[in-house]
Amino acid sequence: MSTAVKHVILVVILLFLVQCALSRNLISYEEMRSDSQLFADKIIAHVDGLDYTIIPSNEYGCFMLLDQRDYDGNGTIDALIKILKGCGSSGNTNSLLIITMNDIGYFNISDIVGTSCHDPILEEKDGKVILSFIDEIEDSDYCEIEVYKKRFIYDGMKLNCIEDSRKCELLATKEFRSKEFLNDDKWGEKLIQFDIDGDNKLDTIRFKYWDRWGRMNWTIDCSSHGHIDGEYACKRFGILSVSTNGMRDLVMDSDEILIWKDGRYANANTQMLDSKK
Ligand SMILES: [Ca+2]
Ligand SMILES: [Ca+2]
Repeated sequence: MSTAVKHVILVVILLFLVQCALSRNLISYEEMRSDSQLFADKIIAHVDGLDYTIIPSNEYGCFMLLDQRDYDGNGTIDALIKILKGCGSSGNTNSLLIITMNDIGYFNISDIVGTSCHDPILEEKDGKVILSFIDEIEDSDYCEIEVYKKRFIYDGMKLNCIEDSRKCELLATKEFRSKEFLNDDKWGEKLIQFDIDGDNKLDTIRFKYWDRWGRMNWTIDCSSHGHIDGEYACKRFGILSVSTNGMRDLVMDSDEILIWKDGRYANANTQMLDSKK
């Protein structure tokens, strides 16, 4: 075979590969919404000028197209979908799945992971995308809140969990949980007593059950500060061993700390951010 023929064959092969590469990049996904829906209920893939229905209406309820990038590293664009439990109503959590297209034009829809109120953080490591999010398990009843940090990596078919660590509770000197309303009059009031301002006079913390969320609203009748309205409904109310401005710090649920400042109990994290402004 002459050198000229070899060059022609090489050019043809290169053109073919370039064409393949270009055509494989002509993929995009689009969320579509029925007239009566607030959120998308259908996902379409556009591939080389043709449209494919990937998720038909009513398959998963409501969802959002969160991100488009090459999740499995095969050179084609893939889609990250957020499924909205309760179609965006407050208090509901979301789950995730990934759609990919393989080299022969077949689509794969991954398993569904996550129960989070927040969108995932996307990290890229060694050419792979890692989904990182806080998973919150909380039903609207007496059950305890469970919070996990989870990370998933996509292997081309499934989202594999590479981290599953649980958030632990801050130890409280005294605490009260909404499940203590269980099998009792949940419309009544419950109370505990503790000297929250350290003046050797007992103060009274009153709890009322909030049926919709399984949480409690609370107030404090304090010997030195009078009536205090709690601004954070919780499933667990705890009194910590440390104090700020003469009043015991409080913990809501696992580790949300409230500190006494300017005549009210306020979120400690928010206070720290404000002080840095
Ligand atoms: Ca891909
Ligand atoms: Ca007191």
